Amino acid sequence: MGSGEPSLAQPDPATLARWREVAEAFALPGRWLSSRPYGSGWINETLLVEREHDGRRTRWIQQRINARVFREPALVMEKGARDADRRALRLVPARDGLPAFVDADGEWWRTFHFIEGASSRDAVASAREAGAAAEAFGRFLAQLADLPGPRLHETIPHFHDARARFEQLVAAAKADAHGRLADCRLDFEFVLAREGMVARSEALRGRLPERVTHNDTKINNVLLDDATSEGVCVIDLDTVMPGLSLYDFGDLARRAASPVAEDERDLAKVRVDPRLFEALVAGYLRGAGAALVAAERDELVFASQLMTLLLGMRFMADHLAGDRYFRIRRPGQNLDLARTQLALLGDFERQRDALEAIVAKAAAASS
Ligand code: ADP
Ligand code: GN1
Ligand code: MG
Repeated sequence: MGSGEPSLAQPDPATLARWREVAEAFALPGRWLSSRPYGSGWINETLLVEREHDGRRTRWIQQRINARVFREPALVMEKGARDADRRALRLVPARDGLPAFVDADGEWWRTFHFIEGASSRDAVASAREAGAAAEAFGRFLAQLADLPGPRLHETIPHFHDARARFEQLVAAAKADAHGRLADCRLDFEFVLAREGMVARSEALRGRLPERVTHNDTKINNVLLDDATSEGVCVIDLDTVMPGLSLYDFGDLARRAASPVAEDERDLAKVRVDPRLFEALVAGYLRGAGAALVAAERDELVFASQLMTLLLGMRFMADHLAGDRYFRIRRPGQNLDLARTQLALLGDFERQRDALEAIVAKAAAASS
């Protein structure tokens, strides 16, 4: 199922009334028809809203910003409004003219124009798709390389700080608040053995240029054209903030260098596909063009390993802490997600030399 397909579950009348109230709070034309859950993100609540206007059905995307994750929703909205045009996601203001609507419970909602004729995928289906997504994220980096104005706010401080994530996991293991550590001790030790990667990431932070990065470059955060598979629009801009290009390429490779589900339980299937990785590197270099310097290109394989480790640590820490952060859909899902990441990291390590050769070849071809 594509990540954009709506869920069929019927909400209770109170929820439906709330969704309708939210839909009516925005300056949308015509008559409200329906609102229903949409997408498969782990953080925000996304709704697809349908309305009728001049005899036509129109579609809109509404989102409730998860205030436990984004402690200052106003910062998220400020960022979205300022860069709305160049990033192509277009906000619809609330009826009072403000960019967001705050409901009676203090929850923040926003509305986007629905981008038609394009969709997102939860897993990559072909090298062509991988290349198109990578090119879109690379272009995004290049376009923001000369963003005027002050340094962007950090919507989530230390978001991709591997040291902080490592410490967060160690603290969760130490507390072991739900008695879950015994079940994942081997996984935890696998991470502990990789503290050297954390140190290496700290050293890189001083050597590489700070950029404006997307920071959540999962394959389902880019809309691909339904007819041509070309990248149409990068979405999910909440975490756009200062960062390293390595975060964006690494997180992209984490999700798109392997065609399986993010929480695949058959770990034998969790492999880096060199053809997908090659398409990702080529696409990213094509999109980013001259914006990417050689020192950044040289770290693309390490970046992939680092972000895979980082997500493995985050999912495991959340599992140990009792599933408080990610909106998981079934018990044990955080642990499955963690294990898939660690299995993928193992394969990134096994194939390292071949992947480095792919990067060297693509870099030579692009310069
Ligand atoms: P989350 O933070 O929950 O991941 P996203 O912003 O990624 O939320 O949106 C969830 C899904 O909704 C996306 O994967 C995409 O399929 C769809 N979507 C989001 N914004 C739009 C839009 N403007 N037009 C069309 N589809 C969209
Ligand atoms: C979350 O919202 P969503 O599902 O696009 C998370 C990302 C993780 C991702 C893992 C704000 O992204 O950092 O990489 O899950 N977003 C936040 O799938 O924590
Ligand atoms: Mg998303």
